[in-house]
Amino acid sequence: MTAAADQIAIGDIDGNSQGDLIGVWESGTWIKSSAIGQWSLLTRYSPASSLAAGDLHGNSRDDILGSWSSGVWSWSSFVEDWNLVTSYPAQLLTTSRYNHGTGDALAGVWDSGLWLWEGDEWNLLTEIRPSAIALGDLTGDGRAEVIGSWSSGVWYWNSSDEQWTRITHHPSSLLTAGDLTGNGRDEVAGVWDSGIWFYRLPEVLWEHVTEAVPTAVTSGRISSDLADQGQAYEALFISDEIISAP
Ligand SMILES: [Ca+2]
Ligand SMILES: [Ca+2]
Ligand SMILES: [Ca+2]
Repeated sequence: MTAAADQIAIGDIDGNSQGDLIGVWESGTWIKSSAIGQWSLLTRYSPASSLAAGDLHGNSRDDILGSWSSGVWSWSSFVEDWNLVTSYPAQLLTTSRYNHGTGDALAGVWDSGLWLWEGDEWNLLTEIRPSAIALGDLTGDGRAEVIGSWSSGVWYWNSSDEQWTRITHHPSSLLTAGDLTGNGRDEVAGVWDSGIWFYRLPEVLWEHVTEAVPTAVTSGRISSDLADQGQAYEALFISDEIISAP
């Protein structure tokens, strides 16, 4: 089976300091533990409509976040249990390790708009709902920017001055953010008809990565190999090429 995942995310769920890959297929939500190296089924419950992973509680263990018709739930491998985050189903969810509170920043899209959680309060950024979102520290100050795609293009919200900046007029179908260059600040990567491009600051430069147009994209570090080679960068994962269905 080589079906592409509907959604993918990376987080250190088993707590060994290496990212684990999480994927959603028709068959349910699966996790590939970095410690065991094999896929296991997390839940056979109907596929999550959105997926993310992050350390919501500041305990250095990432939680899996998914949205179903009953609302947004988080799963912790630490307590091995599900928790209801909110009974409002989210259309999109994303996390970032950068924040100014306890735990990772979380952003989501609900019927009411685009919301950001920074560990202490929810902040409504706009009632106009984006079709794709990502969170990453583009400015290098340790706080995550919120990136979104609308019909007018891709914009990011600077968490320090709370201003919106448009980085392209072309709407992206999927977004992710991660430190793809290893310079300590995150880049935005997006998917367009021409493939995947990423945007780097402070150069204000777009770079073409591949002509592949994946169904899911995420970024992160799933092994210590890169660090062992003295590389600090994160890798880009696209469903079509990196993961096949378990
Ligand atoms: Ca792990
Ligand atoms: Ca920032
Ligand atoms: Ca970077």
